Amino acid sequence: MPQGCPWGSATVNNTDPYSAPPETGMTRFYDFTISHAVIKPDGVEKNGVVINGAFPGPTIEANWGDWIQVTVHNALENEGTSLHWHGMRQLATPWFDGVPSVQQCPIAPGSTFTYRFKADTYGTSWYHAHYSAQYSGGALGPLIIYGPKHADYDNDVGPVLLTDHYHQDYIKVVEQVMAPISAKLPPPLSNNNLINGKMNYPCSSTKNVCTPNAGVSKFSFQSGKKHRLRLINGGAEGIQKFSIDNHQMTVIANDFVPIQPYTANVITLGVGQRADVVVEATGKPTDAVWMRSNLGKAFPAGCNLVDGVSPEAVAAIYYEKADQTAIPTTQSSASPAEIAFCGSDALTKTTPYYPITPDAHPTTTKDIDIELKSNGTHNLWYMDGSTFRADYNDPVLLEAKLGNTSFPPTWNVHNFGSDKTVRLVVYNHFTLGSHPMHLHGHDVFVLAEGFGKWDGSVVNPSNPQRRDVQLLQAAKDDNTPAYIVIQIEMDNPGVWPFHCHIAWHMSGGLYINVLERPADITNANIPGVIAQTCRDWATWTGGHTPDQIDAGL
Ligand SMILES: [Cu+2]
Repeated sequence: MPQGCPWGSATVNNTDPYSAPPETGMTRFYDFTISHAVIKPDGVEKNGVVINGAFPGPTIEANWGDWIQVTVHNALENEGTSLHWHGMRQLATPWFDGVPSVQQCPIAPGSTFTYRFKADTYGTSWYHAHYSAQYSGGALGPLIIYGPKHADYDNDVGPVLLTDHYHQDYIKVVEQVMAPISAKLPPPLSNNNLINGKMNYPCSSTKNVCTPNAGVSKFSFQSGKKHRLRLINGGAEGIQKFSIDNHQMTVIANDFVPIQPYTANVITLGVGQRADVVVEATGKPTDAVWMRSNLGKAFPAGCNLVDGVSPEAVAAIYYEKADQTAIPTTQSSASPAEIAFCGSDALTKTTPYYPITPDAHPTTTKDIDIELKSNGTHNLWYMDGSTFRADYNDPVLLEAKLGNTSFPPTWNVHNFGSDKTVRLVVYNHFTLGSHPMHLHGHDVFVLAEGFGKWDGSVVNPSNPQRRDVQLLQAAKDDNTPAYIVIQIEMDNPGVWPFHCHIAWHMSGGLYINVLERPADITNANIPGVIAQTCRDWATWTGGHTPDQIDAGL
């Protein structure tokens, strides 16, 4: 895969990526079982959540225009689950986006659910569980969709999955996040950092059962050739800073959006973000070098909540004549200043390859403030004055299908009616951390970012950056918030989560639902299997009481 161009004559240049996708007539079938297992990706044993026994889960591959069909068996004893296909637009299948309380009920323990959706865009992404912070326990994997090329390269090296790593099981971490203020617990700190699920760890730093020298991931380069790497931040919290010793990278895509190539020394990825880079193997045939992904220093000197033992993941790159048993001895090409900067590359640098000019006069413009506030007992996240809490038993989409447009306040539903274009000015008032803001069902235009109050100016107004996760930096001080301005073409009727992708912030309610064109939802033919998830969930919860330890997503 791919063989030839099953998507026909479409190129990155000649085809609007948001028009109807091609039809290849092919379906890619996958069968996943989600279960608990003891895992030790860095040699340290912990209770994880695995797919088909493995962390990371299997890589899903398809061509642009294929259908992807994934049957999911929930073999967890006492938790619901679901899978979300990050960045897929789910055109005409908004019920298969995979978010409990939004488009379906959780898949009950012992139950099976089958997702089927079109590969309606192409590039690099990932899938992950969307029930509580379950994905941070390991229920995730790469999702690669092959499509037309706009940059030259020889070898597709495949996914390079970057995940911050915790030695406690995810429920323990969530319990720490959600502890009452009176418990005076610090925020959880990540313990390690992994590339494709591997890294070493100094066993003297843990009380868990630990095997030293677990090993790192290995990659192959051919001298003189160009290699495409598909970088994915599939972590829980940390901003990753990726670099390759003695090599420059050319960025060719951000998330699912091909861009005008530009060179970079360090790639910055917030949780959920991806970058496709092309690396020319300029070394000698005998070279062995490190690739690195660094979480840097802890706040406030750096960008993340790390314990400082092993924030830098490494993987070995061996050229064709290198001794593959040798450990590389190269030094990092990333400067301390590059590692310490908590924003993305400037919007002036990231220009979509297929240009689209957003509407300068959106139907609706709305300010949304993000704040961390006490509700009396707990510190929770508020968007537009309200903290989110999922109702697993009653998906918003099924209510919208019935014509219901009034919802409990804690569902945080923002009904944009039949609006054609929506502009959101999102302010972060929190001084101690950034938020990688993710919208489901869309790429968004990113019109501007900055500090203070947005002055209305737009970066590259004829063709601004588009992507599905944008980093919103920390506020400068109590009176100077950070902001991003995004714009959404309301061309995809459905209920779409808009949230921070930091698992612990989602646990604390940093989440809203965007209700898009509800009148069109009432006419949709939602498959009966969606309502069946709710009957199965009701049956299971009839005999078990799930402990909803956080906002639910
Ligand atoms: Cu956040």
